[in-house]
Amino acid sequence: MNRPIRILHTADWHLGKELKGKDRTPEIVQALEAIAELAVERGVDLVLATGDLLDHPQPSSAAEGALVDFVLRLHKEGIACFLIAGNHDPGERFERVCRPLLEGKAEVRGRLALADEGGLVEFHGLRFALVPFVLERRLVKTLEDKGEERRAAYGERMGRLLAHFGADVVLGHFPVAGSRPGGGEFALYLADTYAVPPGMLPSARYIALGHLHRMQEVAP
Ligand SMILES: [Mn+2]
Repeated sequence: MNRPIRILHTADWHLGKELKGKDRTPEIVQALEAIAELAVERGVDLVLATGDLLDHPQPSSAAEGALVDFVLRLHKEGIACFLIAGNHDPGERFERVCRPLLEGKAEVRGRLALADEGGLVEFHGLRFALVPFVLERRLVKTLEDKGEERRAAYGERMGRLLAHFGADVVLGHFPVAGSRPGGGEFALYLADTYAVPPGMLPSARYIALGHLHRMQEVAP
């Protein structure tokens, strides 16, 4: 490829989400069709989908089917796709079902894998770190630290984890400390406990995040 690669970054589709008992999947499918059309029109080479693509750990076949349809549509157009699991997604299902099913059509990661375990993917000479949502307890022992210490430990360990990939582009599903939430996120995961301070972000050319439903600058 003699030109720079073109990337489209999307996240937090929440396929299967209900609002006052009404399934919003058909609306979200329309939005995904618009995104796929945009990707084709703009000559996008790679789509990054950074978590909370499904709303529920036991997704409906309509919700999961819409995710698969989106990837197949892009594949037909020659557009690659990297997907990671967010806190709402069924991570194990992504890993055991979606990943083998979509092999050769998309890179799917539902479970944390280090650089030498398949967490680092190369695409047109660029290194992409595919980092699904990491539960706090995987990084910090709950009884070991308290409050402020635990918060600092999580940010520091997450920063080290992200940096070890040495990636050009990092895909992640976590908030950066000081960010403002949008609408509809799980309050449980919005406490700053899980946030990575801007100063701990790895030096990458682009960090593609999901989780907070609001576009904003989180660090210069
Ligand atoms: Mn999320």
